[in-house]
Amino acid sequence: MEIDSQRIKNYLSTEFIGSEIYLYDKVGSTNDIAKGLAVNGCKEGAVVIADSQSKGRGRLGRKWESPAGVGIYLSIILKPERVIPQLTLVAGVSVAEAINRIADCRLQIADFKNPKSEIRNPKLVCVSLKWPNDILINGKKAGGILTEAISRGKIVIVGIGINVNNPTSSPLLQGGEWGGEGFPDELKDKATSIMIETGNRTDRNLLTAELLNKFEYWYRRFVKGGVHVIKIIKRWKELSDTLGHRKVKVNLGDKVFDGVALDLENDGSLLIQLNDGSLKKISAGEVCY
Ligand code: BT5
Repeated sequence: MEIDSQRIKNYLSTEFIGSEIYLYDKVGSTNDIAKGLAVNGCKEGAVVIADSQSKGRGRLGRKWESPAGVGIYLSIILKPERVIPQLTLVAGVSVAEAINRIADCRLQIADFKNPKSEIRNPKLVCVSLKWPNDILINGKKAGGILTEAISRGKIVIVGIGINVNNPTSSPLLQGGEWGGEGFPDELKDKATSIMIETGNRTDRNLLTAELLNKFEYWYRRFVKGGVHVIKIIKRWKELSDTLGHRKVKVNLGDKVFDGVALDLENDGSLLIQLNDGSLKKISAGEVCY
């Protein structure tokens, strides 16, 4: 089914996230469109959604594969009063909870409107979060978050990509170039989609709406600070794939640290015990395991 802003709105129960939806067939990057809208005065909570991206990107300029008709690529415009480094974690929790609730379950609309009805799909074995910005299903990457701040942190764009109905493989175009809805060869072992893991298609409109519902729920609590921040950190830990004394390698620029992931701090950084026994707090970087 096509992405349709009216259908998304029908499922929304938010007050400001998604109050304006800018829907595009194809863009370079939704984060760039969102930045343009934000500096031109568009409201907090406006959301840019595209069916495909030609220049979808991850962190450090890496590419985000964004084929048409199968994924969710969206950017939320926020104007927080203070810089909130943990926004990527807020988004991660929201994505994981939305996938858990919506993916492949034959949820009736009446159930959907009842926030207490958590119908988990038994086939969707495990949605989890990898620090700092990956969404994993059954241990493979099914989504990612790219949070970017502009105007000295007054505007924050939270970009979210989710592989929803991508099939396992797609034909190579003439010349050997990848050209379909599946994953290019170099990603086949580490990327997945909701459909690959469940065997069924998910309605992208419903999942988008639920993601925005969850995001508003957590974001509102988060900006209040204090105990609310601790709650989201706790929720992230429950959904985490990274913690639990897992052996990790952390790449920080040209340095690599080996150790075990001990904990997530309240400021969103990762606490690692290095092999020599010392503790290291990491606020940004790349974790491999
Ligand atoms: C991310 O970066 O995971 C953040 C991705 C954010 C994408 C959204 S889509 C809407 C918004 N507009 C944008 O332009 N971006 C955001 P990072 O942690 O750097 O991971 C990037 C790496 O993930 C790549 O180098 C690949 O190895 C892998 N990758 C690329 N496309 C993928 C895909 N569709 N599914 C799984 N892995 C992918």
